[in-house]
Amino acid sequence: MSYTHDVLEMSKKRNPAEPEFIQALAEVLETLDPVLEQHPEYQEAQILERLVEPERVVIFRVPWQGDDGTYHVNRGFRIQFNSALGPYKGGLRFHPTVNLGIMKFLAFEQIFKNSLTGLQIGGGKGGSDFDPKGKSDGEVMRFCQSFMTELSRHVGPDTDVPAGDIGVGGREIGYLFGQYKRLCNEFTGVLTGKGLNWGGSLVRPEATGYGAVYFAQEMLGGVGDSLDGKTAIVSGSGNVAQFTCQKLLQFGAKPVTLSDSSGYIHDPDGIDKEKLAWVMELKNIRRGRIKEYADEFKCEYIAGKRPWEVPGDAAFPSATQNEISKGEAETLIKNGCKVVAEGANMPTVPEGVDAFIKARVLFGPGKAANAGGVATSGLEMSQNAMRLPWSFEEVDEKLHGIMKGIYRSSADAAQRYHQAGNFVVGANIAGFMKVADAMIDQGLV
Ligand code: NDP
Ligand code: 2IT
Repeated sequence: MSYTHDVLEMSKKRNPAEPEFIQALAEVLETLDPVLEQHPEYQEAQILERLVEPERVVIFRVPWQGDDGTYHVNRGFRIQFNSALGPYKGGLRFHPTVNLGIMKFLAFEQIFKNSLTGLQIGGGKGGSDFDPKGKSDGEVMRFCQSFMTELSRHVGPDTDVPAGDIGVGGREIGYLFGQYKRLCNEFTGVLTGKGLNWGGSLVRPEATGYGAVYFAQEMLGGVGDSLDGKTAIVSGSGNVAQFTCQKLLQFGAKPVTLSDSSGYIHDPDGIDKEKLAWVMELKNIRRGRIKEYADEFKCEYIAGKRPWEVPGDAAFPSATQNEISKGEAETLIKNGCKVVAEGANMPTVPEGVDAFIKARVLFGPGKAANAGGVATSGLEMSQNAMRLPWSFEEVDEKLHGIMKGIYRSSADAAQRYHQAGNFVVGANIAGFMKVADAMIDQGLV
């Protein structure tokens, strides 16, 4: 049996109730055999055993009070998984499904994603099973203040720098930052995704969606094609989905779907600039449901389903993990989908990924395709450290360059290990080697 197999089996025994974490581990470990054969020094240093164990896990109580005076208790998490390349970096997710296994899968993915960006950032993730849906601004603020009251002991601009993820956007980052500042008496870049007039970076809100589209454009460019004129199927309707649509429109593509956890809309005429502005107001200000789009623009709303049954040339899963099943991947392939760029983290089940690769669909895995968000967070950290902001054009150009770099290093690594065109293998290998080498350099820690 191989080294990767042994470590995966050990991890399954050690983490019996964490299926998403095991899924993320398997997806990485299964691609590393050729590297480990060529580099026995990794096994000698027990790199995999060390890599699959977080450096630190913090779990804490988050008590808060509702508007009606009732008391509530949620669970808070911060996984500080790997600091070989820099301070822990990764988002915070507020969603009722959050649990230890989901936090660990996200933090594990983040190690390789952050490595691929070429920036000095380690891997982390955090969040809570708090559900911001239906809560007032005051309730969200009190929750965030309570959450940060504990988290503040564990983070810092050179230690661990959280950001947003599902359920955590500009509003939540603001409340979290305010509380950190009050507790620690320092105005530092402890969080990214901050407001523009208090240390945030231009392009950070746009970055994940823009980056996913840049990555898709690079994959298509590699085979002499482009997004121009393509019909795109997009899931989700939050931060990543919105800016994916915006960049798709700029590249001449036509997004025709958006979704939320209740269902999806299909607008065959395309979600144009004006309709997208309406969606942003609906989701970011009014915090309504995507069904209202169908009422407003007179198109189809399909309740309780995901958009993958709609024919299209390109797919941008931008909602959550495991949102493309094997059957849905097969439907996309049958309908002629040529390119998939994962804006979400691990949105495709392993059998779906296999189906895409087998059908030679250009498949950009999350840790490569959605790295634009954290990369721009890294750029926000640089600007905070310099206390000097860059222009929109400067940040966007850097983001574009980083996405091209991730495409290149993933494509090269895949080619080097005789799997040309397989960006899953390429991204895992390229991301892994930098972390493994840094761990060896830094001794047994
Ligand atoms: P948002 O909270 O802004 O939006 C999330 C969207 O996904 C909403 O439309 C939401 O619908 C939908 N969604 C969430 N959970 C589920 C679910 N269980 N089933 C169906 N739909 C669901 O989050 P983001 O746009 O920031 O994040 C989307 C994805 O992108 C996540 O996987 C995240 O990890 C990933 N990502 C985000 C980055 C960022 O910078 N924000 C960076 C890299 C990756 P509803 O409102 O009904 O819950
Ligand atoms: O999954 C992710 O990469 C994020 N949610 C963004 C993390 C960050 O630190 O910007």
